[in-house]
Amino acid sequence: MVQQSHTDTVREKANIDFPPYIQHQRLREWVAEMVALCKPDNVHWCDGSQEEYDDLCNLLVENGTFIKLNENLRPNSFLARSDPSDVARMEDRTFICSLSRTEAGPTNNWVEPREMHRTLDVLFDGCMRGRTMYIIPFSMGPLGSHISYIGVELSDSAYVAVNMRIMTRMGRPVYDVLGEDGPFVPCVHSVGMPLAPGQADIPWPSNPNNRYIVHFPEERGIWSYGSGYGGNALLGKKCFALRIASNIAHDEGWLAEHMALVGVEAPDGEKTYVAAAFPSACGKTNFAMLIPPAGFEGWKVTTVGDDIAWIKLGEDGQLHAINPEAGFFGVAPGTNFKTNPNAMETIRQNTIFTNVALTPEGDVWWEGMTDTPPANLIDWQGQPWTPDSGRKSSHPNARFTAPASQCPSIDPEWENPEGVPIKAFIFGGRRSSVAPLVFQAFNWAYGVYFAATMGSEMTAAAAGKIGEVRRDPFAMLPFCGYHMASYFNHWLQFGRYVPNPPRIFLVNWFRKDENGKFLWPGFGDNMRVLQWIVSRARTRAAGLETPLGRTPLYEDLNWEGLEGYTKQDFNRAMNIDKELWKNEILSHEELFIKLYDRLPKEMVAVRELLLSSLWGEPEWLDRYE
Ligand code: TSX
Ligand code: MN
Repeated sequence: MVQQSHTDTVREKANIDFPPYIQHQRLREWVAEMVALCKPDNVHWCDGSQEEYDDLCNLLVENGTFIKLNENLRPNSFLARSDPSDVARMEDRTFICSLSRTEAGPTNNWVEPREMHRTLDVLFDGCMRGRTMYIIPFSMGPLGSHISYIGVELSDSAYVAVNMRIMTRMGRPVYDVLGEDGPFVPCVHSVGMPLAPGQADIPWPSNPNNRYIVHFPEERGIWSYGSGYGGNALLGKKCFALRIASNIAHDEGWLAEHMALVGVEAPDGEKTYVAAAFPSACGKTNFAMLIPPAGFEGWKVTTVGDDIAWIKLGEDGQLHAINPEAGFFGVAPGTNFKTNPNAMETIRQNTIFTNVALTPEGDVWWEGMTDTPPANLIDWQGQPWTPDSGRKSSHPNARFTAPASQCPSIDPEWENPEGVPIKAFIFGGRRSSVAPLVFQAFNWAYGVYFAATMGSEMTAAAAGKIGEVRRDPFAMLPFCGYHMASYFNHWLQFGRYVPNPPRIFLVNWFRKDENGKFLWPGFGDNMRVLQWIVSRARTRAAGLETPLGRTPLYEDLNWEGLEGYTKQDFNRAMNIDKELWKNEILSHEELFIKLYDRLPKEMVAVRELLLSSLWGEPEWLDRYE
């Protein structure tokens, strides 16, 4: 018997009352098919209004999913506690179902698309029984921008609907942009827990035994089953804006990147935008909201985005970037008024907290929010907690969902449909040794090499051995929706058509001395490095030529306001050890062998040049002593 594929199956269609403003035939047919498949009890067309948001939040409070926080302490804000098994993205359950296995590449899980569709058709059959299907139209990027893209998520989770309203431009106006036949990415999501007639719901429905986050790159479709958390369920973010968009960007000749977008304003008003890629647990949101330290009077850092950038070559020959998101889905633990005052201000109101602790006053708390923990809390699992209980009160991956518009450092141009002009790319991992504080790659190909071989050391929170270096090319390892080596080649190819491409910089805020002490103060003091980056990107300011690239000498940075940090401290943070670097380059081989079948020849050529320049006794060796 011949198995039929998803696309040539004549699907059943439900009879639905469509709102009159939906004139898009393909959208109507797809919704009717999905309703027939998922069999929800109700269909709710989200309009994105404040009333709808408030109604859904009230419903979530009634269901026990949300706890309303104290209106005086945290206005219009809620706490959700997830199922203990549903607390993070699941990379081992994430699939890129391209037509060929080669196209997905060795760093993605792959299943043949028709086979995956058969699996999903069984899973989704009746999966929304007893529930409401929310139809969530959203724009990634400002409504109507030529860089923006539209998606429609069907989800049986009201938690998803309210989070999507914060994280994207969600609601009625999206249908106006879509018109009668505009393109959209269909996204189907279910928590995977249908309710039998009369069966009571639970606060966080999910399906621990059967989770799938599935992408069909050629169809530009997304299906997610069994999880209600974060990137698994808010399908506009990692699934669409990175995994599917990276495919679209590859085909159309632009970049969909895991990058923060930051504006740097000099005292004379000159504004420079940079895009920065850091793997998880490197403080990307903190960097995006950096406040310049003493000694930088008149300097300002503004936030365009903290997680994702879509970047296109403009008619003017410059790169223009937008933040496709409208909110921040940030890690709460570690966030406080010292590490990130702008984030703390952003989440004062209209915020959804997930998996943090609840105070007796009805406010939230998490590890690192204040120096001394409250005496009594309810932890993220709903249990009483005291400082000596030996557990964490919040899950390490606990989150806040907050509107970007509430951020004090939000850039005036953050919703400009033309985007902002990018002058520099910054890449940075977490390395306790080897990688210097900062250097500028000699050219685009060198920059691509260092971004491709970027590594981050495991911290206690992450899976894997502590201290082990995990390669995370371009901070895109979990988010590139096709072969990672083709992605390197796309970057090389893209750079060739930019008349004056942005300069590429590598940073490492996390280098330690032999006693385990950080060699760089980090946080606001990163402004000292950022200023050098901006000046080099604009005017070719001073720098020393090392085998890795151009570096600042102590005299090249502004040290005003940083007491007790010596030239010797800086030189230790900058030191390039020839022998350690030979081993480092040797270890890049492991990644290159993994990606061998499509690895661009430039990668091998740059590695050879690097090795050759690590030989001998040239001048740069003793400039950081
Ligand atoms: O976010 C961080 N940034 C970027 C800020 C703009 N973190 C936190 C990382 C976890 C998410 C950092 N941690 C940074 C950093 O630059 N640097 C460090 C390491 C560090 C930690 C504590 C100190 C210094 C450096 N404290 C003192 O020196 C007192
Ligand atoms: Mn991210």
